[in-house]
Amino acid sequence: MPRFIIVGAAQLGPIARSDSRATVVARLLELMREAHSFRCDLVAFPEMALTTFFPRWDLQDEDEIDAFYEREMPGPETRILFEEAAKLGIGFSLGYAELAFEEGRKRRFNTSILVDKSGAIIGKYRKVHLPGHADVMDRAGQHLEKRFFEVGNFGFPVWRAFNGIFGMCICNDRRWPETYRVMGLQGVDMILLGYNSPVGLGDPYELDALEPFHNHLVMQAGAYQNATWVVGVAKAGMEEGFNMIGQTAIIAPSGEIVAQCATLGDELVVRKCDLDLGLPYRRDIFNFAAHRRPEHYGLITERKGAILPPE
Ligand code: CDT
Repeated sequence: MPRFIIVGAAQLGPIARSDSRATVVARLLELMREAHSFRCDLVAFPEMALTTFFPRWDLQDEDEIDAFYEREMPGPETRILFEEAAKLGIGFSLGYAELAFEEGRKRRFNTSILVDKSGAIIGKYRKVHLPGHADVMDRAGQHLEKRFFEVGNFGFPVWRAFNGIFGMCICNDRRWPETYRVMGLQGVDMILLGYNSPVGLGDPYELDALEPFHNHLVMQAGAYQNATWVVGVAKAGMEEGFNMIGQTAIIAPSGEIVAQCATLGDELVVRKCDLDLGLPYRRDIFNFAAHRRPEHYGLITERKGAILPPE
């Protein structure tokens, strides 16, 4: 039986620090309703879709920091998203900053959830690859994710949902082949992936100039090498003085981009996806059981970092 899903990638334009949750949730609802009007089964939102990308600031005050996190999901301001999803019969994925109380302490994670058509949370992922640094650096822009989040503790799980196998990852995760491969080994059909990727933080100009290329390069390679759909959804545009790339894209298991946003604002792109499109790859060129040879790859777990040339 054919396995089709209509998926919407709901890019967000900038979110200001002063924007209330209610304002942002209203934008999400509008995109969700638009996705429903295109008969989407599922709509994917970006990383940290409820607030501005606050790890750009050297925040010190605990209450001020906490205000960017969700203590419960759904919470008072987000419940309406779940209710609307259930009413319309549409699933969604949503990234947000999570404040958890676990192991007797306060913990902070960069999180994404998968919600089914009845408005029930069926999956939660916590970002593993946290880029940037914990301390302020002498550069034009900061990226303090290592201060504001712990490394995710769920691995890269997949879930049976929407007639297929679904996984999630978040932003910087997309640059690491392991992310896709761990889910690929579990037979993932579609990976939902939100990102906030700023340029102009003080990297060499060449890196900034190549950022749009690298963005699509990693997602297209991850899709192709693991015979999976990848839905990459940006928070885009000029946010609090920082330029965030857009390029929200739906990528087929062939590695081809089959839908892409054209703006840096709130924008939905939709695609009907055949979840079996990866099968010819899985049966032949990327038949893992037949061709992967991890036992011959050497002791890759022994050394954590790359060997760098002397300073
Ligand atoms: N949000 C996120 O992970 N962004 C990173 C930017 C890193 S710049 C220090 C990314 O990989 O896009």
